[in-house]
Amino acid sequence: MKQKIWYKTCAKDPKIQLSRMQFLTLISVVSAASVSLFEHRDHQGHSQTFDLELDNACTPIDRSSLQDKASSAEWDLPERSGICFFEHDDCSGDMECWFSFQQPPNNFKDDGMNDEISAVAGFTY
Ligand SMILES: [Ca+2]
Repeated sequence: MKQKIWYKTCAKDPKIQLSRMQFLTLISVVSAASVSLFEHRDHQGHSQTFDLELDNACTPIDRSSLQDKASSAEWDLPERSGICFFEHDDCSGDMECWFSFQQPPNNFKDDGMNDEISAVAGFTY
């Protein structure tokens, strides 16, 4: 609430337009997540960490990295958000989703997606 009032006041002053831009940047940072994929179960082996916008956009996993090779994952997600993993790099095929309040998977084999994941998408709710 306090932030909203600050924003309204600042938006009227052209000198503070930059602050408005910074404010919008802050919003986009808040709706992003950091995701790590691991080659082996229990977060072992090679890993790949990337930032993910929580905007439902399909994000393919790099072919030269852990596409079709990930066996576990962990992440830093804001509250009321989640992440989905897909079998194919266009976000088709098998799909498994987790909410931010759930434990990240330490073995994709349990989810029937071991060495299969080719894309991810983040969401908020
Ligand atoms: Ca795949």
